[in-house]
Amino acid sequence: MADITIWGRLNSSNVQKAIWALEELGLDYASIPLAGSFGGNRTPEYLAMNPNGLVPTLRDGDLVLWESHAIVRYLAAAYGMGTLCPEPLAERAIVDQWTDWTATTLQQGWLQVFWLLVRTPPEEQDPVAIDRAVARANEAYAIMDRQLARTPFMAGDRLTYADIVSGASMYRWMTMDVERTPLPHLEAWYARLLDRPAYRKAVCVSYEELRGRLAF
Ligand SMILES: N[C@@H](CCC(=O)N[C@@H](CS)C(=O)NCC(=O)O)C(=O)O
Repeated sequence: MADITIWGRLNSSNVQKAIWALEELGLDYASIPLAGSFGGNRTPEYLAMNPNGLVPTLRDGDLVLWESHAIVRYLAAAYGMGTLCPEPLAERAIVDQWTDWTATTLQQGWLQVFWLLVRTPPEEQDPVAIDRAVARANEAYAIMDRQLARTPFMAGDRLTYADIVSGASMYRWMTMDVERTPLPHLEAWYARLLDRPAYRKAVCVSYEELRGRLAF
C-alpha cells in the first residue's frame, strides 16, 4: 500500500492535476485540505516542506515534492511506467514537451482568463485585458486541436501525464463565460476525458468559492 499524502484544497487546478494522477493510478492516498480558505500554508511546518507556501505538496515515503508538474511526472514514472509514463525515451520526450508547453504557454492563456474573469470582482474587471487573454488562450487551444487531430491523446494513443497537466484546465475553460473558438478535436478529447471517473472526480469540481476572490 502506498504511503502517500497530498496537501492542497481540491478546488486548486494545480492540486487537481495531482489528484487526477493519483486516481488514474488507483493509488491510496491521504488528502489534506490546505491553503485558500483553509489556510495553513504559511506555518513553519508547511514552509519546511514547500518554501513557496503554495499547493500542491506531495509526500511519498521519504520524498517530499512540490510543483504540480514534477509531482505528476513522479507519480507517472513511479507507478505508471508503461501507462501514464511511456517507457521509450523518444515517446516520453513528447510527453515532456507538452507538459512543459502547458506550463510555459497554455497556462499563460486560460489561467490568465480565469484570474481576470472569475477571480477578479466584476467591478474591477478589465474587458480589454480579458479579450486579450481569451485570444491567447484560444490560440494555445488551437495548437492542441491540431495535435489532437492526429492522435486521440496529447502524446499518442493513450492518456499520459501530458493529458493530465493540460486537461486539468479544460473543465474551467469549457465552463467559463468566454467566446471559445470551435475546435472539434479538442472538444472530442474533452469528451473522452469526461468519460473517465478519475477526471470527473478530480477536475470537475466547483470553483464558485473562488469567484471574486483575489486574496489567495
Ligand atoms: N507552479 C506551482 C503553482 C502552485 C500554485 O500557484 N498554487 C496555488 C493554487 S492553484 C496556491 O497555492 N495558492 C495559494 C492558496 O491557494 O492559498 C505548481 O504548479 O504547483
